[in-house]
Amino acid sequence: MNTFGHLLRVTTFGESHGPAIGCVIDGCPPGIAVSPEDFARDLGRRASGTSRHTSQRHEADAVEILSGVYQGATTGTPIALLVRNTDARSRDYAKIATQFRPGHADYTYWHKYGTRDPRGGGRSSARETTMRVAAAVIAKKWLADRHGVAVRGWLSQLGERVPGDVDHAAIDGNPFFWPDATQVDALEAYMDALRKSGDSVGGKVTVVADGVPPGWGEPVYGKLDAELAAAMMSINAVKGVEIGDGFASVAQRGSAHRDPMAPDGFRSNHAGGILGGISSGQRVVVSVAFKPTSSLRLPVQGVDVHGEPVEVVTTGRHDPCVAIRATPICEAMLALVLMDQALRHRAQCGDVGEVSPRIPPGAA
Ligand code: EPS
Repeated sequence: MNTFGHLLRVTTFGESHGPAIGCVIDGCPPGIAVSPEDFARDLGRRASGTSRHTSQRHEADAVEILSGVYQGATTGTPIALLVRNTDARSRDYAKIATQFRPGHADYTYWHKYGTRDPRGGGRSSARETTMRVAAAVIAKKWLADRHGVAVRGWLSQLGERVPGDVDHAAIDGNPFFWPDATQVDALEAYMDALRKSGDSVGGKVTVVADGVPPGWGEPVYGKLDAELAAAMMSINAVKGVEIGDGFASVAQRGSAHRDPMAPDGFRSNHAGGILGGISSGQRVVVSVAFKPTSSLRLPVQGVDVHGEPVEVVTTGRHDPCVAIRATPICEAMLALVLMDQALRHRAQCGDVGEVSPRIPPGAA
């Protein structure tokens, strides 16, 4: 499937080295102000080639709005967005066109479809995430305007390194989305050494949403946390998703994990803002683990499409840590899931408190 969402449905299409990539956003409410310039900031934050620590492919990532927007605002009809590919260098892939990169989707695409577009990883390329970020520009706007919800994120681990502090003011001031300015020089040196070695490393991104009211999320099936996990897992190279304390909850006692409540709010947030699959009104907290990327110039034992042994060496322009530019992608998936859940909540429960009681008869 290339579509996700229920009331807000996003379909993406395109390959890394095809003529263009794009998306169709269906179910978006009318009246949201949108112009082509609105996409520049987040697409620029996600883009490759903006520092020496990412792939040096330079794409313009100019968004063309093909439908669904009239006189600067959404109309309620499908919104189609297109981004033309302008810097694909397909010759880099000639040597490995009949080989599988160990650790890459090359192998599984081949076995699933019996064919694949090897140029730039085709559909399995991180290039596809451009359109999620573009779609989420509209979702972020709607969430902010209608509900005062703010979505943001940062790189919360790079290899074995973790931030000493989470200072939101520091995040946009370095190429890593790192929240501790005092560590950025050391990270630059770390990444320079890694790049020279030819190897790659994993990373973790944390994204949060502030201002989410209680009530978003479907119980049992379609839980907010389940849909967030599925959305994050659909990002290239993701191997794990945590909500709130996540896997650290395993070693906790219930007395420590529960979040005490007072008339003016919760006293902690181990739950990550979700209880029973429904937002609690606290900050929604999601952390996402990215594996080290597999396109390495370091030789590795592999096989070709005939099953013959080969030594695989991947040249070209690759990311030594894909998590470095994944913060806007995780923000995008969080925003798109939240908007979809907000619309679903409005559809079923929009009048709760008006026509149905919050406190059952006899309980007050
Ligand atoms: C990618 C490999 C590189 C990256 C690309 C993701 O592309 P190429 O091999 O074609 O130079 O630059 O990322 C993007 C183009 C992008 O816009 O994010 C991969 O193998 O996933």
